[in-house]
Amino acid sequence: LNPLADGASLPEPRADDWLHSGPEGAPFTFVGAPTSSLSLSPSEAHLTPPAFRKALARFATWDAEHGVDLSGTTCHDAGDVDMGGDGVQARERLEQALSGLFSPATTLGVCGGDNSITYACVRALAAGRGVELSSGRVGLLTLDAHHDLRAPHPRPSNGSPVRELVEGGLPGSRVVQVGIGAFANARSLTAFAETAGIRHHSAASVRLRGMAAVLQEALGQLDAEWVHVDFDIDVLDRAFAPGCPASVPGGLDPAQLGEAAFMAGRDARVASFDIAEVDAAADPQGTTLRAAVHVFLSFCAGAQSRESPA
Ligand SMILES: [Mn+2]
Repeated sequence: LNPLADGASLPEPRADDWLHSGPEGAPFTFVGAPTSSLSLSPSEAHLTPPAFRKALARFATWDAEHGVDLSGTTCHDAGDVDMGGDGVQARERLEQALSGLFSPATTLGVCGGDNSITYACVRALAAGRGVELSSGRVGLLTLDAHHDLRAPHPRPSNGSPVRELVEGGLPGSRVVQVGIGAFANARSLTAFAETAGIRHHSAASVRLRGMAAVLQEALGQLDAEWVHVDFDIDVLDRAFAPGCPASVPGGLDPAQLGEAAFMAGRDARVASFDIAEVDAAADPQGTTLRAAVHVFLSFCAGAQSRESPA
């Protein structure tokens, strides 16, 4: 019997119930950002937040690998932000909504939607802590096959959030990227990263050194008081992420990404994270969604096992 199979019932407690187990201000806050209007490739990523909530029903709250049970804490589901209409305006609404949700008492998880949401997340983190992006006090860790350093012209896109943040004042030294893939970026964008002082680690480096070593180095390179983590699920190999329009061969596997999520969660500076680029309409087996849920739960398990609460 496969207890995760459709139709079978998991023993309680289940992760879908846990998602809305707490009131506003609970240790974890979940919010959906259903948008795909700024995606460069055709995507229905706006369908993903409700599908993500549903996919949680396939998971228990018990992380047997790390000995952490999420049922020992609570999460508030703040619902979905209205991302309708013009994509740039929707992103501004998202930034405002997130700014209101940020508080030192909760760790915020944002479920996209395409990767354009990361721009709003990082700006909202800075606003929520009352500092400028340029202060150097806010940092960004990306798990992504791509640099996301495309020019935001004629319009911002899911390929431009890191470029926009850096051009908006975030020092390149406060950005670290893990999982950069081969044949996934223009050479000029890697050059842009290096000129801007953005540190990056390839997917090959993760394979050779192991995720624990790479992520420990990446977190150590982030000299910031508060960190946002962008989990672009296209950092996974295309075999594991068929529902991400830009996933490529040679990417990470779900165990590596889960380990990164646990380690990032355990870092008390990490105040928020996003899960981006999953198109639930292009994921008939639910492979990509379940990988994304695994990232979410692994992050929360890591955060729950912090030595001192953030
Ligand atoms: Mn991306």
